[in-house]
Amino acid sequence: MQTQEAPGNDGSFSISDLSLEEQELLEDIRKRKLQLLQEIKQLKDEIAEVTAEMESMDFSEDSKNNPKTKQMSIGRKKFNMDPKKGIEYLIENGLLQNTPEDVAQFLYKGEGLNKTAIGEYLGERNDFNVNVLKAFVNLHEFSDMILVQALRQFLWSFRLPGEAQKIDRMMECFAERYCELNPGVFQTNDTCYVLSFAIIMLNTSLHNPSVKEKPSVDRFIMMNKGINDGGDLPPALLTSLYESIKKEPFKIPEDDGNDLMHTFFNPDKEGWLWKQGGRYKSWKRRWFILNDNCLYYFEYTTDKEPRGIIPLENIQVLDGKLDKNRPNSFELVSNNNEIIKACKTDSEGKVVEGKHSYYRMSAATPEEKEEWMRCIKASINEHPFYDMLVARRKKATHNVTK
Ligand code: 4IP
Repeated sequence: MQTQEAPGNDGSFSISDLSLEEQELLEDIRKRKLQLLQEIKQLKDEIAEVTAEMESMDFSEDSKNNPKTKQMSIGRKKFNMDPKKGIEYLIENGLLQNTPEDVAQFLYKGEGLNKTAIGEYLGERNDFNVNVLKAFVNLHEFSDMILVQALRQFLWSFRLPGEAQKIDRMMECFAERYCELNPGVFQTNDTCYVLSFAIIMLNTSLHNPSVKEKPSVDRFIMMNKGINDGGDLPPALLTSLYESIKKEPFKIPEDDGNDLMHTFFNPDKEGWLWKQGGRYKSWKRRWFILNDNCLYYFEYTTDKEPRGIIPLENIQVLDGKLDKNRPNSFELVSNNNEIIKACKTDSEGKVVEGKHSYYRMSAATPEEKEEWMRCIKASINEHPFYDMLVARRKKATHNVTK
């Protein structure tokens, strides 16, 4: 047996003090230790990865549980159900400042908001909402945009409500903002307002399949005669507006499936009718166009100037008396038994007032007659907004009608 030398007095020993067997054993232990250290490092790395993952999970849970985020989401839902209550809730919970500017920003961003609800809120009449509407419109940037582009942007940011007064206020704000950012394009804000509606109606005429006769660019130019404070707008401008709408219809938010532009605006109608004279009761075949709450009649379809214009104000449509010579007839009569307000071109080409106490018209078929009566009635009764539009049109063309 091998004798072992005693360790030094301090208790230390060197490898050489160990037997060969002991040295091998020590080497094994070292290796094992290194291996364990490596394994521990590996485990530590895995734990760090899992912890990070868990932390990130905690974070998203946290944000879900964050009371402000939760309240914002509740506020949006409330707004979509009842816009006024939604805004009140968000203000009460400090998520919106009680200023028209802050509320307008929120609506303009529109995140998670229903566009009908935005329209409803912007259309309210009280001072605060009216100021929100102004601030909202002021967030739109219309500089150097042609009117169609500005309208596209505006009408996409919310859904125009159905009530006349609301539409009027909104379009007035729009026209004001557009004219402010594009000085010199229109003589007055009313011109911009009236033309905006002419464009919206053109959109319906060109893209609604129920409108069979599509208006030409010349017709569109003619319909907008005199609206620039009595003067005409440059044909090049009207042509570019027409082309833009023809190429690309308006995109209107349709979140309740009820397309305002198609239901609110009457389909225009065009066609041949026979018309009886005022003082002399001769019958003339005339090309009639129903547009913008007015009936226009022309001698030829290609005429640029109408022979006469009948604004559909204070008028009723009645079934015509049975007349063997003039079947399918109907009449426009004044509500107050007065001469119907209208203008016409006389034999010398001068614009004069009409002399009709009633207009009698006759269509080619009973169906045509029904259709004309329906469209004219719709134009008269469908929406009080027409009265406003007609009034504004009068303002915009005042030099012509004076
Ligand atoms: C004319 O009869 C035409 O019928 C006119 O129609 C009509 O004007 C005249 O009415 C009527 O007298 P004659 O052509 O036989 O003279 P149009 O202008 O379509 O040619 P209206 O007012 O219907 O346009 P009075 O009211 O102007 O007499």
